[in-house]
Amino acid sequence: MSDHVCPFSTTGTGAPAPSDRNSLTVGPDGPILLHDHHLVEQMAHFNRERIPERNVHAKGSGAFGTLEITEDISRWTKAAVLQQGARTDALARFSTVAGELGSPDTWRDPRGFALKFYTSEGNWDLVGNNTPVFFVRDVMKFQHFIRSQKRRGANGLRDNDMQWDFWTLNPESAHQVTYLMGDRGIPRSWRHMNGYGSHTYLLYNEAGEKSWVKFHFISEQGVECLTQDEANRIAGEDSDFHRRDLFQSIEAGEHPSWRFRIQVMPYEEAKTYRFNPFDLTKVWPHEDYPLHDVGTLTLHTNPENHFAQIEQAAFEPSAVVPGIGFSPDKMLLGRVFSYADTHRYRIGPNYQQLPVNRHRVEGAYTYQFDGPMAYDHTGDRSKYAPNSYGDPFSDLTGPAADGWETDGEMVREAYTLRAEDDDFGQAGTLVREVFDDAARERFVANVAGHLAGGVSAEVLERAFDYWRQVDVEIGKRIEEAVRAGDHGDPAPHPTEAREVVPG
Ligand code: HDE
Repeated sequence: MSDHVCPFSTTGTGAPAPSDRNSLTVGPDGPILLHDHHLVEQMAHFNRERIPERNVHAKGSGAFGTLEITEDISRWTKAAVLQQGARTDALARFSTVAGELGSPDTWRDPRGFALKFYTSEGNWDLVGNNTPVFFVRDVMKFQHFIRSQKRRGANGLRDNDMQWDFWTLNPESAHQVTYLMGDRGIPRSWRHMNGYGSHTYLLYNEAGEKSWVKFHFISEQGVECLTQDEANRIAGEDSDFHRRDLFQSIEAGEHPSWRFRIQVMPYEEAKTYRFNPFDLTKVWPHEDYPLHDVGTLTLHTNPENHFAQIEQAAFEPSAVVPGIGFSPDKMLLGRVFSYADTHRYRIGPNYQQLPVNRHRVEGAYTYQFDGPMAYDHTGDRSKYAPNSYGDPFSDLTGPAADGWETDGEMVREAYTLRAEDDDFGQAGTLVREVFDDAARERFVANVAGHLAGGVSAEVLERAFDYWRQVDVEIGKRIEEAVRAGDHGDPAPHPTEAREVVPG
């Protein structure tokens, strides 16, 4: 940003602006003249100041910071950003999922925990959530899932019946829905929540040896949550509650930090592990794969401009660097396509040239040219490769360093079931072993309150069965609470349910 401030405002082409108060007319009372191009330019630009909001995670904000690696994990990865002593600039963006741009920060929802690391080998984006799992296992279901969380076709209202219809017809959602309806469904602030890469990723070291990994960011502020009643009240008082908290905390010099930790599974163990380690609806029990400390993420700098640096920030799971790779997780592989695609639509094909998105690799040469709003160019250098003029050409051949073995006929099927692959087991563990009595009490009230918000009788019966499969006792308590009308206020947005067509 330049420090020089013009004493007068200018037109978009830099000439002194005639007036920011009066349009050009024939006499003070006469008609406005078409050649008042300053007025026309002001109105025309105003009409084009919004870009499409993110179709999920629209409401959010973030800050810049530093990732510092304090431990030696070179036995697992050669990524420069993960070497002991490395300090890397970072951007974090936190968000809700289903709400639109103006929706309250404190709605019950998973929270986006998107990280961009501007590493010496290219950007590494770890685009996670504040929960270690997700609602579905196959990307084909994602679009259906999100639409069930959004708005009905006729009245444009959100609808609890749609949500529970989807969840109970897709029982693999139970683990994430348990998280969502528990305390962590509404963080007290973005500073008081953990972040997870959620997926299983691949690490490989200098020798090409591979391991599977899960990434964890553990809040050093602790995990604190809002109750449904607190959240409802705050939603009415300050829809930007979390955004304000982060901005003001950093402004006051309170820099939030997270311990960066990983779980590592030896490459071969994935083939025989008791459940599918690439199934995004499951966590790896810490007793099987303990957490290893790696470093610390600290956020210390607020954005200078929200639109330029947060609204136009483009996080993409496809942005990985040597030493970090993907895995057979169908959800991750779907996301590797989807994010860059959505950025090309929402921001434009040259979104990676924007300062907030551009990598920090000197001399990078991408063989991507021109296109709308192109800012970078390569002068008269080669536009093709290979070439005879010394411009770069990549030609790796043989096994991909970040690949894995695979074979079989082309099918459309769910994952092959292993001994402990199921839909409700880990949700039951969460309810019985992680929630304490008070948390279970709040959980039952949250679920019952949401179910009481306009869910049709048929879907309701399916929901009672869904929760009994998670845990018989909790299912009983939820059903009793709904039937007795014994729950907090029904969650907002109760609408009349549609006529269910028998299956
Ligand atoms: Fe996203 N997701 N997602 N998601 N997601 C988007 O990209 C998508 C999923 C997450 O602060 C979109 O820029 C697919 C899991 C975050 O800018 C979109 C699937 C996780 C953010 C998209 C998933 C996430 C997004 C919409 C199923 C946690 C906000 C706007 C395979 C591990 C990033 C955009 C930011 C945003 C696609 C599921 C987290 C549409 C296809 C699982 C934090 O591309």
